[in-house]
Amino acid sequence: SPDQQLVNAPGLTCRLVSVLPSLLSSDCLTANIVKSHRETCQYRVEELQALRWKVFSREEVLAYQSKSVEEMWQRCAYRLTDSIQYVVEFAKRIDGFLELSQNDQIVLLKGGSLEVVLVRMCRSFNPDNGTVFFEGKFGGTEIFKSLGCNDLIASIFEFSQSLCALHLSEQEVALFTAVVLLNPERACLQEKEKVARLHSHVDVAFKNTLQRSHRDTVLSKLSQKTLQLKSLCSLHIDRLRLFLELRPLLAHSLFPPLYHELFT
Ligand code: MHQ
Repeated sequence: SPDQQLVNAPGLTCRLVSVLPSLLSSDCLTANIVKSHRETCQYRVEELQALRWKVFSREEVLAYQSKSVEEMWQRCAYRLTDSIQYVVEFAKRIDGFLELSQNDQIVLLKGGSLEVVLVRMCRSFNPDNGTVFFEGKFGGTEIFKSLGCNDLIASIFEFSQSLCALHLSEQEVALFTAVVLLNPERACLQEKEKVARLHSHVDVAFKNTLQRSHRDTVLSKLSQKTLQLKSLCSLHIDRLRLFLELRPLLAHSLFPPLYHELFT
């Protein structure tokens, strides 16, 4: 029997036993995270790719451009909040996340949910013509013109374009978004060590997966992306502040409660 053979080869058994536990637990975590991603990714990637021919017409683009600043901010805030709710569900399904204190769960989601949405956005992005799937069809940066933050929109689109160039698999998107979410450097964590342990487990799982598919090179490119994510999120907060300062009375009625809770 195979067991008998292992016992008969003590050197081999020793080597196997020393590598088996880490391989098994990291594979298990990878499977859990990939499944969690698949169950909470809003649209399947094949579905999105099949819809790429649906592009907003000239008239539809003009209709977006003639909306008021307030209406366009409200629409985007609702779309964003919708996506964030799926990210919250993703987080809850990651092994170990619900074992963190409620404070730390909230800190991680406050700091990371927009970052995860922006990474996931590359799945809804068509790099061939620079369009994104928004409210049922594909459109370019021009549909967001009336938001009045062209610099932010341009940066978000450039980020998607550059992430698409890495040709991440669904497994890689799943693991990368989990690494982004479980960032132990977020301010105000109560049990930083506990988050750091969870983060390093996911990090090991990600690295093992990349190594096995000979994709080690994407790792250094993704650490660059982490920095860009941080600056995109602070740009979003800056633009939001500016928007709210000009409309102090309107602000509360305009945005969904979760958007308020996360960003204002
Ligand atoms: C979709 C793909 C998608 C498309 C566009 C105005 C405001 C509240 C914030 C994405 C600044 C703008 C939006 C483009 C910014 C945060 C907006 C602009 C899922 C949703 C998603 C990713 C939108 C999310 C919100 C974005 C990034 O499949």
